[in-house]
Amino acid sequence: MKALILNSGLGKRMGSLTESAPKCMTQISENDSILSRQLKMLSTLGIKDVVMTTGYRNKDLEEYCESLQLPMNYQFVYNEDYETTNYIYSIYCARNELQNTDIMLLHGDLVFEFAILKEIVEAEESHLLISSTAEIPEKDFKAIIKNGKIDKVGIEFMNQSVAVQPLYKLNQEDWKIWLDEIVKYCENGKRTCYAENALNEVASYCNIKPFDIYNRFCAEIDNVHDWEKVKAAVVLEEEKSVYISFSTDIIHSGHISLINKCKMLGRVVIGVLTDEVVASYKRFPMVPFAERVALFQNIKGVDAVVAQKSLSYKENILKYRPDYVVHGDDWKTNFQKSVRDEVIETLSTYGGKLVEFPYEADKRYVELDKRVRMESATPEMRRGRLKKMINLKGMITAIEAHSGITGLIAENTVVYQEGKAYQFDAMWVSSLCDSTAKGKPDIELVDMSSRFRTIDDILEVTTKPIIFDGDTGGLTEHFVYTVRTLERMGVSMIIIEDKTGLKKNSLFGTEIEQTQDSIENFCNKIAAGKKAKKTKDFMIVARIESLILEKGMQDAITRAMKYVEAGADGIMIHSRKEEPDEIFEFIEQFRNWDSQTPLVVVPTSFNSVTEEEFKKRGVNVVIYANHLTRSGFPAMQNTAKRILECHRGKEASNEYCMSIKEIINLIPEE
Ligand code: SPV
Ligand code: MG
Repeated sequence: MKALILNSGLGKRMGSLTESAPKCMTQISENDSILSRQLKMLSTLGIKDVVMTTGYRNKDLEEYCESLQLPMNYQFVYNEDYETTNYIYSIYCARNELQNTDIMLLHGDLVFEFAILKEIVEAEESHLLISSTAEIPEKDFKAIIKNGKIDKVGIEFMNQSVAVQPLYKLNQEDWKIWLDEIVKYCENGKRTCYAENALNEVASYCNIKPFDIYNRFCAEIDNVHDWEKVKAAVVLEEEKSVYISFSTDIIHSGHISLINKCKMLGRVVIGVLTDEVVASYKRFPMVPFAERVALFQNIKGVDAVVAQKSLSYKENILKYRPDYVVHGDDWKTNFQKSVRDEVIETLSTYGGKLVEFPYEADKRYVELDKRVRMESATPEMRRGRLKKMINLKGMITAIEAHSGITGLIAENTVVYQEGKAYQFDAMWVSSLCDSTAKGKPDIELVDMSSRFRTIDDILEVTTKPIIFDGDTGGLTEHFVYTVRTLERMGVSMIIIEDKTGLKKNSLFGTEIEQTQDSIENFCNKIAAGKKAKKTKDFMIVARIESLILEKGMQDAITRAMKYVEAGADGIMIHSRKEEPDEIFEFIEQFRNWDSQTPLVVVPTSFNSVTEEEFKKRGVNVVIYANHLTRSGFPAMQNTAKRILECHRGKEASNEYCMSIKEIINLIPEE
């Protein structure tokens, strides 16, 4: 699309203002002339090719345009008869530059709000600006509309007409019809009438729709009185505030271009999403909140940077009452649709507007984001993230993974509810599920090398932190090696349970004999592990089996205190009761004694408790310890049975199986 700006005229009615420069160069605000404002807006909307007809003081005008240093390609077309002809002839002179293209046609003395230009540029059909609410001007253009189309435009139509502002968006086909007629007119010597006289001859063959701006700001400057009015209106425009929010930690040209668009609408206020919000719906931000704020503060033209504490804009809209909220149009259909609806509703309470720009996925950014994700999977980065997340969110969730594919499910599953995104923060490499996947009982039979192999499979294809179920931790002499290996691999936490001898799964309870370790032995094991680890990030968590083994609350609490004193970085309390009472009681007593040390729960039995409830009571890690195993394997059993029953695969395939395409899509391609 090209812009055609008509700037040949003398501007006689402007008095001394146009003595030494064409009218379009008249200053209308501290920063802008009529023309510089128009050009900045066009360039912001991506219209870089400008055909400008010139006449009066053409060289001054050309020099002025270049001096603005905008990223535009100008084609200046001089109408040497500018004093005796009208702009119909200027367009005729420029006809060769105006072939085979959509056109934004605007008079050089027109000042308008940016949002109007944006909307008309984005409109699919040809349009002319009109105002159905403005007074019919005596001397200026009016239009007659017939069947929803522009039928006539001229200064003479006083009856049944609407006020017009000479700003057109013309699709190539409509423009060709009009331009051909302009050429005919001029070649027949009709050079002093309006270009609209030619349009009126052919309007019925065109499809130009009225674009009603009602009372929004758009005005021509014909004389000093107009000029004063426009200057006052521009001050108001420039004082409008624009709110836009960002979650990104990589600022690229797409963001800058969006901020520049915001600048055209007024003073820019940027809402930066807090780390917690970013981590909950995207990935853990590589650049922390305070630094992201500083990045935006240092972008030219950004007036203020504030924190946005949730994906919802409501709090900040009500606090800052922006005239505009800006966003890419992708959220019309993605998970943020309800956030968008809330924005529109909140803005409507005081007359604010939502302005959306076409969303452009920046390929380089996608690439960069991928690199950042990969980097965040390095052992150093991954290991430290669990502690950071616990500090950031207060409580995190983990789900069991026992293979590469279950790791990918833990990594990529996201659910969107009411404008919020939910995903697991970490993965639990369970002894029960790791053993089960290998067809073995959960009795520390699967040796550490094999357990490490499982971790490796998961590490290779994911980025989220890993919590390792270390069973009893084995012999203290062996445990120290396990700690070092896990730490080196990038695992964030090991949980060891205070049992000894042949360990069996806790969910058996006292049905089978299980021995709890002595406090002293277990404390020594913890202390040895703590001594062996090399980083502050890696956490050794002590799991208390007193409630499982029915040793009583007091035993559990005593052990918790001792284990913390021995250096445990967290306490896991386990129970196999469906009612959460004993868990709640433990949490309460423990929290009365220690408000800081992270608490971990595995609510396999007491599964009616919500995450919110756990958080409220002071739990920091909730582990869904076996759900992918418990759901996956029964589905496999059913499938196997169905094939045997039907002696073919069709039924099983229809009833239980994902399509091959779906399964392939679970695996991201590098
Ligand atoms: C596991 O997942 O292996 C656990 C948790 O240790 S539980 O099965 O509840 O004991
Ligand atoms: Mg286990």
